[in-house]
Amino acid sequence: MRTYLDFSPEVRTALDENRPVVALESTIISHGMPYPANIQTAQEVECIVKESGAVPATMAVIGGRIKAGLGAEDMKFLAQEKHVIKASRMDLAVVIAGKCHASTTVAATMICADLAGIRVFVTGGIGGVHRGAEKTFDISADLQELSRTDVTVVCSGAKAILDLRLTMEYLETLGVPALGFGTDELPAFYSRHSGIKLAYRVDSAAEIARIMKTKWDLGLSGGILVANPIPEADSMDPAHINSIIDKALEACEDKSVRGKDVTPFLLSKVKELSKGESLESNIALIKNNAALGAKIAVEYAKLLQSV
Ligand code: PSU
Ligand code: MN
Repeated sequence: MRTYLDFSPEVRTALDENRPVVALESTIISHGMPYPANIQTAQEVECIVKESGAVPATMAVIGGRIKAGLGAEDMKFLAQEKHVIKASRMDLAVVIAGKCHASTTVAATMICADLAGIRVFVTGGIGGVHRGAEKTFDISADLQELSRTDVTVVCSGAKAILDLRLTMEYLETLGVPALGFGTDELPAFYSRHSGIKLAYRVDSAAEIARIMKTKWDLGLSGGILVANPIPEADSMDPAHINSIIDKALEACEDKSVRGKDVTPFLLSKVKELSKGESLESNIALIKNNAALGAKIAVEYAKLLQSV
């Protein structure tokens, strides 16, 4: 793997010493948030992971090399450059062979984390089944990835721009455990409630670590989804955000946006229509997820050391 993968010194040492490491994605930097909120958030998220006892590893492809742990210059580049490729599973080999620069989606970050030996990954929201998928077939590659790659993904549910009910059905079919952290319900990203009941609720990081170890000990390959609701103080009014999402979806249809451009288009439209409120929520929830992800990584490292 060294042929393709570079570790930052901090990540390399932590992995060698079996200390907790948390992977972070980079599409949220290049395509999910505007500059400079994107780089500020990415740096703050890394700080929170450190304060919570783990080493952050933001993942991306720079000049065809997979980076586990991004340097300050590379992060700045991803945050400011307009033409970074958004890489999911289908793109990875092409961008690496072509020596390109690319940010990694949830799916691609899971693949890179797995190659690096990192088992916990923090993001804002996963991709999922889009509304109207029965016509467009637009289903994020993130879901298939969760069914095949051994990484725990900590998020605040799937973005409310998606069809959350179909997303959960799809994950159930694929056999992906979805665990509500301190909740019985799937959070709706910008708000805490979706009305969709989850099969499992967990209330501690240690419990999640035990589920991870048991799943992979049993040879049940694939990921685990941890759904952590946005803090009450930062959540948006569901009726308000839903009416904005409906307008953003109409704009997407009118402009015939397709394929991998759909998610970035909707996120930026929602931000514009909410006058920035959705961005504030997005930042708050990812920070909250970073603290939980680090705690899970700490507990998982402890479990592995105790055997
Ligand atoms: N969550 C966010 N902002 C984002 C994304 C998720 O809060 O920008 C990105 C993730 O990288 C996710 C991707 O994997 O959107 C999904 O894209 P698609 O629907 O094209 O698979
Ligand atoms: Mn898609």
